[in-house]
Amino acid sequence: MACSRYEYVKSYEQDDKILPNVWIVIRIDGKKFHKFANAHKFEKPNDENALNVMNAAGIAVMEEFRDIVLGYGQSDEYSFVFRKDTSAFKRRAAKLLSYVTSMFTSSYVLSWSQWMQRPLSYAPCFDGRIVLYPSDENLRDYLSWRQADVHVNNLYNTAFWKLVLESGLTNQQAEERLRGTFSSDKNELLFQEFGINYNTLPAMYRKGTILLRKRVVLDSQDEQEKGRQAIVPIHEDLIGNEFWKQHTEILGKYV
Ligand code: DGT
Ligand code: MG
Ligand code: MG
Ligand code: MG
Ligand code: MG
Repeated sequence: MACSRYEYVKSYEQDDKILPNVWIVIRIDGKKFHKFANAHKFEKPNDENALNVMNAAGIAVMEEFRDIVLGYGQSDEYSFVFRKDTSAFKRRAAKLLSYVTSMFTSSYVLSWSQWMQRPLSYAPCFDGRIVLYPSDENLRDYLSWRQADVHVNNLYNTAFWKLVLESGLTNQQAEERLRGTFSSDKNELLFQEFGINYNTLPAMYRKGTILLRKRVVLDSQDEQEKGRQAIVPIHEDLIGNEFWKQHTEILGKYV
């Protein structure tokens, strides 16, 4: 088609191609989920079904965007790591970010009724950001940061809600009780007052959810074809070296 006199406006669009050879991390986070969780009566501090909705949305994103090598979810957030050499959408930042964010959001809504009794009372939305990490160490530190965050928050929240829901403290009293305490104090409080060994609580709450691509054998046809690729949720520690020794494919030993 011949150029119209309006065509020049295209030149105002900016090139947002991400530089080559960096880890592309996209993190989405629920908007005001404090309010959303209350409106939908999420269990405190962890609602297993609500976390399952997040994980279903995370899996849907990884099924759609095959160059994501790892997903990591906790609370109302999910991080997705694209392989360093991805050429998805010509590495255009706005395309990557808006596709992932909208795919996550629509999948969250689509998966809701599979896990939740109560209907959605309003449309949830998620913000998204792209962060680039040049080295494997930076990427590991990013993921360690998110997993340390869930640990700190979950230990605090577990103690806080025990004090409020079982010992009858007001929110303010519980906050005062926990102010200035170390992890070991909170572990001790949970054990002494509530008979809870924190380390035996569900790993999904303590560690978050890591989504990996793995070959799995589901039926005899898979066996002949040496398995099919599936997205597998795991709830392990990813801060230590063990995880990275076990899952060497993440950092680039693509086969
Ligand atoms: P934002 O992200 O700045 O729009 O604000 P929020 O409220 O989403 O804050 P954020 O993302 O820092 O914290 C996540 C909130 O989501 C937190 O207040 C508790 C809530 N939330 C997440 N998962 C659960 C859950 O399983 N149960 C309950 N009761 N609340 C949850
Ligand atoms: Mg926030
Ligand atoms: Mg949020
Ligand atoms: Mg959050
Ligand atoms: Mg179009």
